[in-house]
Amino acid sequence: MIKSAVTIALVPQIKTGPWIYWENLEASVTKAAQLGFDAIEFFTASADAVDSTALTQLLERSNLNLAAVGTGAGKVIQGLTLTDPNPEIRKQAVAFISDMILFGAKFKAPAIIGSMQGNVAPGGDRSQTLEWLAEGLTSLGKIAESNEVNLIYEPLNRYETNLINNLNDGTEFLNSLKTRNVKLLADLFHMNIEESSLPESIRKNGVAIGHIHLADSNRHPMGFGHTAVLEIAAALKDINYEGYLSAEAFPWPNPDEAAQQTIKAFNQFFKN
Ligand SMILES: [Mn+2]
Repeated sequence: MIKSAVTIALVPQIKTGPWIYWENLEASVTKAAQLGFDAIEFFTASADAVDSTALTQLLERSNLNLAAVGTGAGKVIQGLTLTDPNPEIRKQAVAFISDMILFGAKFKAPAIIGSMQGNVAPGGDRSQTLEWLAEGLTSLGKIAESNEVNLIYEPLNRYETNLINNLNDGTEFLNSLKTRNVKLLADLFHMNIEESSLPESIRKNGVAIGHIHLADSNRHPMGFGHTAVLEIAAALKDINYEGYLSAEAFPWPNPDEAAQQTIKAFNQFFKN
């Protein structure tokens, strides 16, 4: 069964980003539960930003799960990536994500590596950079495995990374790793920019997909853009996808209406 999730950002420095709810964790969780979401996905400044006992109680009270934890704050606040030419920075990036993996694992939630993958630096060596990424993902994938969660790797569109931009390249890269515990994140907004066909790419890479970010073509909530949602729903059915569709969309026109539109689209097209 496909499950619904909604994003909550608890990091003021990413205020312009595509997250539905902002800052007030308890109020946001209550709203998500009232609308009937299955889970929340959240973005914190670090692994110790939220008390895990308090979060457990809050989620239990609301009958919600934690779908995933984002790691982007490691890049935005601390400037850490897995592909920085400085080995000390790469080491700190691995430590930051490792802590996030351990936090998420308390809730059986995977950590997501998006912007922390970094870029080939100007004048840098692409194959060396991809080797650093492989090293980081392999060691973190093993940490995740020993904590019984997946690690999620997200191909981003070309304006956000020059490393890996589509699902085919993502699958090929993950297959080259010495761990089978890293899964792909299919972000429908990035895919709208990079893929020739969203449903074909979903079918072709279905085995590797471990998480999905739900947004329309313009990063607004699903239904507020021109993505062919029926074709995507059919492709997810074909691959028997049973993970989360997590709304990573702008809070447009405001968080409450964005959340309402998201759950409406989820119930209409994806609930099975
Ligand atoms: Mn995403």
